[in-house]
Amino acid sequence: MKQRLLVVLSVMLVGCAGEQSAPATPPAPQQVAIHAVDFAFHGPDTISAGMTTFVMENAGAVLHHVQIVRLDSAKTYADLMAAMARPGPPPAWAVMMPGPNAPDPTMRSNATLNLAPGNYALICLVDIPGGVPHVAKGMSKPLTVIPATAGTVAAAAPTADVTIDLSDYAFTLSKPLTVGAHTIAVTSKGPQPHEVEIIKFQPGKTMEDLGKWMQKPEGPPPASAIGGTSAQMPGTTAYFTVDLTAGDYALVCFIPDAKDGKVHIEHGMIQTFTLQ
Ligand SMILES: [Cu+2]
Repeated sequence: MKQRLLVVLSVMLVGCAGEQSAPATPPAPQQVAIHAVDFAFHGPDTISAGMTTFVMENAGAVLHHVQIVRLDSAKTYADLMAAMARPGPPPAWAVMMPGPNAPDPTMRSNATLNLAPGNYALICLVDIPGGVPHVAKGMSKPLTVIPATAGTVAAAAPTADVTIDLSDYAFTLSKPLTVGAHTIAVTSKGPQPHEVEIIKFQPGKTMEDLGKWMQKPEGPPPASAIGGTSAQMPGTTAYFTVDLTAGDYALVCFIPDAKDGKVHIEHGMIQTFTLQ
């Protein structure tokens, strides 16, 4: 009843404005396909601004993700590559924005966020195997976001059924995750940047097994990477969809700490859960 009333109202409003051709509901976010291989990204060079769903297909043999970097202060992709080649944290004009976090090889992950026009880069900060971030092996790509065509109806943000807030050093869920499909809204509360990665343990395996494997990746991994959203600065929200099956899981954050350089998981930023 309420929905019908809203539809009637919006039809009346559209009618008053004389824009008969305008759709009553905003369109779905634009989809951008990113093909990840060892060690490169393939995808469009230019996209329009607005709500955007990145879908990353991991066609490599190892884990990859997409870290979106917004280049402020008129900085360019070349400036970022030069800065990344120097030791130390990234410069303040390189603003971490969430992209699809790591899925296992042959799998896909996704992230939806609102992009303003500007210069961006896609980089992979995964450093398994060997401890060298893949961006240092050439896994990066420039992306230009141009203003949306005048008159286009802006896409709406996805409707989430669960929210996850990221903070130093915790994941706070609006309600427990369950078996099935979810649209999850991830908001960083800071003060540090954080990510969320969902991992699913092989039967009988634990975080300790995964820690050992990450140090020395030999044999089959004790957990599967499912996806999530990569690092984001405080105050931003991104969305991802996931279809969960029964098993043992953890939410983890591998971002290095601003104070001691240890990954956030070592500061307790891990939350395990079991789905039946
Ligand atoms: Cu973190």
